Amino acid sequence: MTDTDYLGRMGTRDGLRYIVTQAEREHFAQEGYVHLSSVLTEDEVRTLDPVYDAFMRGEVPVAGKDLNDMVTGEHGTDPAGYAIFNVMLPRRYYPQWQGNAFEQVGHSIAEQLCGEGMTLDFDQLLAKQPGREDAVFAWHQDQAYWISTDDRRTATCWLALDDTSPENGCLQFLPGSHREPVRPHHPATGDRARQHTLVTDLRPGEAPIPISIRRGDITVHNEGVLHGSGGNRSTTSRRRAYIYAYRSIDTVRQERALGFTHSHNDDQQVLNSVDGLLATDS
Ligand SMILES: O=C(O)CCC(=O)C(=O)O
Repeated sequence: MTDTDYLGRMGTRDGLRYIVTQAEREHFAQEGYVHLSSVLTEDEVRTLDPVYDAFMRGEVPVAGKDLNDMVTGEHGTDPAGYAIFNVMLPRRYYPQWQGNAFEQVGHSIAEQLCGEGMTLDFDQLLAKQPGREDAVFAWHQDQAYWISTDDRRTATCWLALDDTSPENGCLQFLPGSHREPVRPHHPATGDRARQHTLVTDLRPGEAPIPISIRRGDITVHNEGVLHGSGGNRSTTSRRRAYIYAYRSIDTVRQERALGFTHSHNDDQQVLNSVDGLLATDS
């Protein structure tokens, strides 16, 4: 099967359940990611727009580093100037989003791709304004950010609120890279207390594949696939994504027992201890 054989179909929904096909399940298992079309209806996406934009204008109160620029680590300033606008745990700060259609449909997808016993771990917003060529999301594997557990099953559902393409900074995946051990990562700026991003290097000849998707589509990726995204070269189009990460109930329980919630305000010692656990993994 080529990378695109399974694409192009209209998604099928049964209420708040999205029906994942066998081909899509196989693609996720083999390549570490999958593109699912028309997961949310236009009406459902439209209900997210005004709240998302209120977050982007800084009108929804968000604590400390949970509203930040993922490129520089800046926070507490006017988010209009951020290269990659990031809000961690938006449903904590806007509780009316809890249980929304995306959250429920995403859970159904996570259990079809990964099996039963999946739960929401965290959500986040990641947006790039037009003309921000510096809005580059560094190559990484999500597992490098997280604790190591026996059951790492992960389905990270990345919903596009704008059509995305290489021009405005869509996601790019290195197919099958989840089948290797997690690679060594290093802090992008050397100081994780100031800037959260971890980065790993591509090997010679490796070329991640850009995945263009439409508003209302999602990509789902696992914890091991190497991915990142380029800057936004479009002069007109924003690139707004809303992300729900589902992991196994046991893993989330272990994270919370450590005090790890995916907030960038988590105790620095906890964040360091999570990194410490990761070091044995790389
Ligand atoms: O939105 C992006 O460009 C990166 C998102 C990402 O790395 C993730 O959701 O794991």
